[in-house]
Amino acid sequence: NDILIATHNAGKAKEFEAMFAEKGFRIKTLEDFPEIPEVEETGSTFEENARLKAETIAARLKCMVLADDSGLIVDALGGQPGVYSARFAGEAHNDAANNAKLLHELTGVPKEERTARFHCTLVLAAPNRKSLVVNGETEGRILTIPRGENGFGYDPLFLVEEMGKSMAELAPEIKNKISHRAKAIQNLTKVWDDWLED
Ligand code: ITT
Repeated sequence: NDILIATHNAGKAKEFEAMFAEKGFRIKTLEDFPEIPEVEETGSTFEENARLKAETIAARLKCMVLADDSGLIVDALGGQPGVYSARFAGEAHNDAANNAKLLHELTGVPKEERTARFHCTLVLAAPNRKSLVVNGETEGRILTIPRGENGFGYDPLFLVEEMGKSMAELAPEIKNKISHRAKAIQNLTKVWDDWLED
């Protein structure tokens, strides 16, 4: 009952660990396989990048692999940073710099135009198999001042309106019920029985 998640992102790993523990699965991540080289995310969509990560690692390790490609879609920025969310402020993948850049780009944009959504695409791959693809999204609004200490990435700037809290102000068990990643996992578990049996 182990699932290998093709990620180096500690924030994602923590959420997968908690959400899959409830279902009786333990997770491993790429941190457990330091010999595997980085998979370059050359795709232009979440699905392409999630496929690249899942299918490359599955072929290499000859086992079942789940990959997450996710990001923040901001309407006032024409959908940016999107698939470039991790690298918005540069290749360093620095959350603080990414958040600062997001605030800067939205300077002067009024509240009602700061709508955004988090997107998550999950791809489940295994050697010589057709991959399974699912998605999840959570709607929100970009704040002008960061709030909260939980989560990772853009969570302090993402207001979940129906909760009146930023994603980073939500307790992890709440984020793991309402997040884009939680919804994608729900969608995955709806369809993976047949796939796992084949
Ligand atoms: P891996 O490819 O190793 O999984 P990564 O961080 O490079 O890690 P992505 O290319 O999928 O992963 O980029 C996802 C970025 O989107 C992430 O670095 C955050 O900036 C943002 N993001 C995704 N999910 C998020 C969440 O739940 N909360 C806040 N930000 C999130």
